[in-house]
Amino acid sequence: TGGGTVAAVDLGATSGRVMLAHVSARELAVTEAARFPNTPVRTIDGLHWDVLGLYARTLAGLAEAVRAGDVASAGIDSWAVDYALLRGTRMLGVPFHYRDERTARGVAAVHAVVPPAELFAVNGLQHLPFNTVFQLVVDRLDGVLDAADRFLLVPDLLTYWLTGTAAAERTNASTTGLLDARTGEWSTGLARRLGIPGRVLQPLVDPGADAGPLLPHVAAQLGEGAARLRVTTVGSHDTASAVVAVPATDADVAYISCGTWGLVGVELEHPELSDAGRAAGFTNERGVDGRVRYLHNVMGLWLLSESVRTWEADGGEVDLPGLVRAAGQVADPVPIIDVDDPGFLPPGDMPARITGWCRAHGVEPPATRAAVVRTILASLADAFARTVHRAAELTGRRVRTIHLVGGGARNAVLCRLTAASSGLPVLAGPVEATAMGNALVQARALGFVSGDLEALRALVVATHPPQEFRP
Ligand code: LFR
Repeated sequence: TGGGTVAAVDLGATSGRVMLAHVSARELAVTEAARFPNTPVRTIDGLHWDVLGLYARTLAGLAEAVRAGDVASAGIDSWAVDYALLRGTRMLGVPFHYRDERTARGVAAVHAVVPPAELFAVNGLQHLPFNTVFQLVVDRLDGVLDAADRFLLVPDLLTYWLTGTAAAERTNASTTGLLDARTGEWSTGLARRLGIPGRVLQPLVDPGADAGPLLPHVAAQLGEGAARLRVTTVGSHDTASAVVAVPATDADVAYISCGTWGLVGVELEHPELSDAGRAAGFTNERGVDGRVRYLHNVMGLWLLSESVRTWEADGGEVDLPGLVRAAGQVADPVPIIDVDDPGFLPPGDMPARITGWCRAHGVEPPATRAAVVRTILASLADAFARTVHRAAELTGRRVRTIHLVGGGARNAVLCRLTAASSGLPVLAGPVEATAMGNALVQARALGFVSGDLEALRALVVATHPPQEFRP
């Protein structure tokens, strides 16, 4: 076939983009139709996502995409776990940001009923205080869940606003903590024990499913070319889409999907629910085509973006590429911090927190901005390397190569340090793996390409060969 064009909407914690992808058996050409910042808003009750703004910018980006090409389909992915409550068509309140501190109450309330080990035995997830299940229990305690007849994760919400079809896409649903890791179905038993009414759990759908045509008022807003546009369900958890586009040619690989977070692990056929894995903080998230993403959340470039935000608030522009280059040249040893320390999770003055962490652990804090950046990158590389080796140990998988995809692949210092810390070659890129994985799943559903994940990955290798960093 001649292939065709799809639009991939990829919403990240700091920015969103609408990418146009032309896909055929030999081609994967991705261009940017629109890019926009994602700026959380703090109000009296806490930290929220501006979902209306994100939706408006997604619409404007799709209009741009439709003007630029003959777009057959659009698919939406975003970060995981966060959601809107709805009653009928009406959204109840503004969705919270997973970095809002309110989740602590939810963790305590859930663990009082279902202890951590029991929770893991059902959902197979790394304990992250913001997993949806903890947030929903806060809503229940606050009396808000009573009024809701469903919750929709962010990509499902936008798909609903575009098409009027409400569903729970399975890869993202696996991050809620309410999906059974073995069956891939909602654990209604767990929900019941936690006082979460079964009605709020929407029917599950898999990546590749048709989500329908645009609602008439949406099509009218997007203009002429939108008439035949449909929405296709993709791996709506951004990490699931990124893993689809890991340019791996064999099975002996680990991946790092590095943006705001560093998601580090391997792909499995079945969940790995051992206690050792739970203790090591590994998660079993659902991938596209029923694969399992066995990985650990490492804090990621959040440490760097929050540092830059702090320095900018101090006054003046920050030349990040320049700082990263300078960090690459720092010759004196820098402290290695525990990037996974929960103290680094909430927004705030990251350089001050890094200094505080060093003082508390009796090590000399980094003294210059370049040294702070070096500390962050070397500490991330150290965590990435340890996590890759741990994943290999826990699964009995041989890992000979590390694939690093996402925005972090642009950071040569991070790639070099990761290769050095792990003793393994790092293959960096593509930077836009998430948009590519999103687009590939749509293209396959529409018949522009065919085959299993290995075939889709072979297309990525052929069109976007990664850059190698030797240990
Ligand atoms: C990455 C990501 C991670 C998830 C975190 C919070 O963008 O989706 O996979 O743990 O954001 O949702």
